[in-house]
Amino acid sequence: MKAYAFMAAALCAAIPTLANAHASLETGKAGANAIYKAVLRVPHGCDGAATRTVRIAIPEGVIAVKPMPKAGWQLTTVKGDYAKTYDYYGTPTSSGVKKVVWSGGNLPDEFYDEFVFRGHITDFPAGHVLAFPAVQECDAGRVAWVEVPAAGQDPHSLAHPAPIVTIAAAAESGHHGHAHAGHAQGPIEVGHAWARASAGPVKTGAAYLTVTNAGSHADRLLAVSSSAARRVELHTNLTEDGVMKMRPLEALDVPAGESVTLAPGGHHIMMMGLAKPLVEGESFPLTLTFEHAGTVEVDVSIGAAGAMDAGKEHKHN
Ligand SMILES: [Cu+2]
Repeated sequence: MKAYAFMAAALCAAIPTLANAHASLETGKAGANAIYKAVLRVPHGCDGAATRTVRIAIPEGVIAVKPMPKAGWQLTTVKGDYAKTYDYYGTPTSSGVKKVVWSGGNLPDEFYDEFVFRGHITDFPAGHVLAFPAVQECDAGRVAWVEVPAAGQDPHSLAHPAPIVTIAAAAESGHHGHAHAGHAQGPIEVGHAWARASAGPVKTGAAYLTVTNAGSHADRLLAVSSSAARRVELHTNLTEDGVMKMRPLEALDVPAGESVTLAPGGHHIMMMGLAKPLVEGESFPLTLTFEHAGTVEVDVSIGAAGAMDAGKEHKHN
């Protein structure tokens, strides 16, 4: 009896690490009246069995959902009517994707993968929690991440919590308009802003991000500035005679309804004359000026020196 109790205690001690292995959304905070890019992280299979199907349900109030296809997986959606009609940038919208299913894949238990979709979060108050119940179906068995904490209940006490997103207050949602009144309702959304930590006492760095234009008019990113560097420029990488070179980019087109991603090896935001080296875990502000949407401020998260490294050495004079 005593030995059993001891084992149970040892098992409990192991739970904090297991808790990190829940299926969850990469970005746990989102702004109301804004585009949200959901990255569902699937950290393991079902008791050792490989995952074959991943399903996620879209809560009411998250509209215009578009999932990202994934190599090796069949992508299907279940559409239906919303509980009410939403105003989506001037278009009354009363139905759309309510479930996304990636099936026919093979994600072994020892591997990790991500499943991506984007949607528009409608008008919710700060602090509101949106649950996205998700199910993994495996060769043998399934795991249902569908538990939602009751009022006052600690979400950490749940064995299989549903992935959640908490609506952020306007000031902490990571972006807000300045010159352009009512920017929060605007169609331009800047997300996943990141940079690599400086590898040494260098004066240059690069920042990357994704710009999504949910509107029906094309826009252009014209300028970038930051208090973290003396000069900030839009750059692109191109290969000339087999040599990769960087060139300043006059402007970055963001077509209506599309996303443009700045990433290592391609377009990037060049930071010259860094005030101080970029330190992992810290962040810095970046101001983007768009032709139509005006200015958008984002916080750039600094990852490890090799974070998400595409393997391309970034040289600049
Ligand atoms: Cu550059």
